[in-house]
Amino acid sequence: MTECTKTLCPYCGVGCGLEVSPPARPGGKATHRDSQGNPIWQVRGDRTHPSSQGMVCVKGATVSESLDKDRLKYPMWRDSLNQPFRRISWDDALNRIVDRIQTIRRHRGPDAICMYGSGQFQTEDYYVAQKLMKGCLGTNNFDANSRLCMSSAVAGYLQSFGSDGPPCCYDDLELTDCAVLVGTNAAECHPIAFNRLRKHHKRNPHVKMIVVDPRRTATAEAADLHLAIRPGTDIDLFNGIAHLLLRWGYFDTAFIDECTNGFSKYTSLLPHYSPDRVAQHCGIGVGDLETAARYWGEAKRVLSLWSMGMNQSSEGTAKVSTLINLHLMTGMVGKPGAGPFSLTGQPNAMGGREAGGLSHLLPGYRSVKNPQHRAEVEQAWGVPRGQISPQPGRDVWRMITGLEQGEVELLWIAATNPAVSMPDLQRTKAALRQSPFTVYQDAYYPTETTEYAHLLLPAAQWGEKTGTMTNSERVVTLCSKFRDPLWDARADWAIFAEVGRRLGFVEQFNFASSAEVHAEFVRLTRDRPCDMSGMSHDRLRHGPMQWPYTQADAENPDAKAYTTGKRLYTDWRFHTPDGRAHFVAYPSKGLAEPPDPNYPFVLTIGRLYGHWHTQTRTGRIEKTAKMYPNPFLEIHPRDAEKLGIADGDWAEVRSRRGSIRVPASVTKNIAPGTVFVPMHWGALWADNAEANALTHPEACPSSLQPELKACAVQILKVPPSTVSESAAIAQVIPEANPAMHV
Ligand SMILES: Nc1nc2c(c(=O)[nH]1)N[C@H]1C(S)=C(S)[C@@H](COP(=O)(O)OP(=O)(O)OC[C@H]3O[C@@H](n4cnc5c(=O)[nH]c(N)nc54)[C@H](O)[C@@H]3O)O[C@H]1N2
Ligand SMILES: Nc1nc2c(c(=O)[nH]1)N[C@H]1C(S)=C(S)[C@@H](COP(=O)(O)OP(=O)(O)OC[C@H]3O[C@@H](n4cnc5c(=O)[nH]c(N)nc54)[C@H](O)[C@@H]3O)O[C@H]1N2
Ligand code: SF4
Ligand SMILES: [Mo]
Repeated sequence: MTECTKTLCPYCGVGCGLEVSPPARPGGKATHRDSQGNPIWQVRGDRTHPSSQGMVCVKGATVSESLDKDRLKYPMWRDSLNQPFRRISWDDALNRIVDRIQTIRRHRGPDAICMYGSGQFQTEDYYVAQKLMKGCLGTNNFDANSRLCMSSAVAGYLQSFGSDGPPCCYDDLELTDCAVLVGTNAAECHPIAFNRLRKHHKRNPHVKMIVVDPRRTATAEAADLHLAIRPGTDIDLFNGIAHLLLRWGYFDTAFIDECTNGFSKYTSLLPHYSPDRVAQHCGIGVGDLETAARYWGEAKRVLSLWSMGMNQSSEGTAKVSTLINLHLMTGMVGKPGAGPFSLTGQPNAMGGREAGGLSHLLPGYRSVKNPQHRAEVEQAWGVPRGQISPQPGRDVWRMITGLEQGEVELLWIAATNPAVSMPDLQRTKAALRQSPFTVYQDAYYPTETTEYAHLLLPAAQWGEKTGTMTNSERVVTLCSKFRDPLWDARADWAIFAEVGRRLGFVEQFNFASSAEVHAEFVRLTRDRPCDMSGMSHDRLRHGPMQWPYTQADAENPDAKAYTTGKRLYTDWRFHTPDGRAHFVAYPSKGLAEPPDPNYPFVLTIGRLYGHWHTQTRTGRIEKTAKMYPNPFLEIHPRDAEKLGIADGDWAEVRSRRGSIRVPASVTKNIAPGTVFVPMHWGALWADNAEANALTHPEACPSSLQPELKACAVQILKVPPSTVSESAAIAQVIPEANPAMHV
């Protein structure tokens, strides 16, 4: 291995470049060791990476400390969930999967088989999984945790622009006059992208920053205007801003006439959104609403940024398209510093979308519903015409209900921890318990999902396999392997390919390396909106590349091969049949489960700067674990007082589905009537603090993304005498399961 390997941070979708070097200097001793005595690889920001320019946040800087701890070492098997696991060979493990798949195909058909993957896959992993499930088995039952994350953004872009694909680039963060951040706590969740924006904002007094979030987050602290709207009122706000823009004449008639359609239907909706009504509904002042509209109207370039406060909603797609309407109305797209820009959650949720990694998609931003798309992919995969099903497969919630109904016979979970991250956990776990055969492919042991698996497969993780990831600005980085997989771990794509070969698809899965997988994948992007047919692992070794990047670009000697900073839609032609962007008119509906006298509070759930999701890594890193000794409930002093709750008192939070007990953090950073709990504490990391014990699975009808951001709860003070037995917080590294026999 070379001294220093360039790669990408495996956490968030900002996609910061990292340089990794071995723990020991030549001839020297390993400098740092983790708490289990393993030497720690050295990580620093890659100054040559265009997206991050050498910057990293605490998660990227500390990631290597978790790499060796509590790894799943070998394939493990048990016949039933109440037995202990025992070690088996890879050969045995793979044969068990193949036998079971063959039996199910014969008796029930391929639609009884499901795979649930992750935005933490590399693109090569995603691609091989699509080929296996959709191409060879003939079921579209592949879904990913992006369903819980980005699917509303995907559906919104598709509706408004005719295709998925964030049109902006990070340079826009430094070129905008007005940044509107909606439902995104970028200061904690996309810190390095946010730093670029914050610096620009500080240096240029004319630049405005608006933050729309029910909580006064670290992001909101930096804003000129914080609109602390009631959860679920974003569409009212956007339509209210549009109402004012129209009234004040802030719209771009030429752009609307020449590049869009649907404007008149849209404007016919706007009279309902008078400033008074909107302000009252959103719980903000009319003056603040007017300021927001004025900032937008007066700016030459408006950039909007959003993430889960928009997407995780029962009207997530409508929220996205309604925000895009404002851009269309003012011609704020396809030019520097302007456009709607979704901040991608996971490091490779973007690559997942490109590879077709949701149950309604195919590689190259194609749809399973489109006969031409299916034919193109079938031909490329060398499978018979008609092999790919025209029906969208099960989204992940329908995998859960399919288990309940006995319709799913094999569930293969990889690189995600659904026993923490899925809505309505009690129901999710009960369904997982009913699964006749669950394969769980992860890097760590245990995670909360381990308990629901029959077969555990040890996955090679970051640094142990080579593959590509695409960040929010469409920049693809080669993440090179810097060491061999630990123990018996294997790369996800290699596991899927081996199962494919053993099922008889020898030619389809005859890949000698992930570079070959990548080469086949990029051929399928040719002439598609996400064209990256000019990329290859070899070219990416010279540095990250941004799509679109065509074969012609690669062959053109004058092409600035490795330039980034490109935007989509600079010619104002969109991917719709008529080339125009669409105004989509949506009335607001609000929350699926609004508060009522029995459940008077809206609970919202989100993230903290130092933790990553279910803590599989960050809970095992001293620095990040110490930043947050325990989970908590944020509650406004006025509400706390009414309930007799003081700061630090234990509170019980109950929804119609479950309850948790956490200490209260009494703070004015949250609006009265709304409370907040972080998502990071699953059953391994604290007793009785799982946020998703409370949430419901109601989802957006277009994107099928569940409303993980809001549910109705009641709050009770826990009498101090009952606290010690019922709610001890275990902020310790979980013991390996004593039932595990290796
Ligand atoms: N530190 C850290 N960073 C991460 C992650 C992590 O686990 N930890 N995960 C990554 C992933 S996968 C994702 S998806 C992103 C998520 O990144 P974000 O979406 O920024 O994070 P969240 O905290 O989930 O939610 C953002 C905000 O939405 C607000 N919100 C709730 N309801 C509403 C509403 O109705 N309207 C509006 N406007 N806002 C609302 C919440 O108050 C919250 O502050 O972060 C990525 N980055
Ligand atoms: N209430 C509520 N619920 C939420 C959210 C919320 O905001 N509120 N957010 C949702 C969102 S946006 C997301 S993205 C999800 C995240 O939820 P999850 O995906 O469940 O969370 P992670 O902890 O990131 O789990 C990733 C797993 O992949 C493993 N892993 C890492 N690298 C590899 C690899 O290369 N191969 C394999 N096979 N495994 C690997 C890790 O060890 C870890 O166990 O949570 C969702 N759930
Ligand atoms: S901002 Fe995101 S990609 Fe960058 S170092 Fe932090 S977690 Fe990693
Ligand atoms: Mo996410």
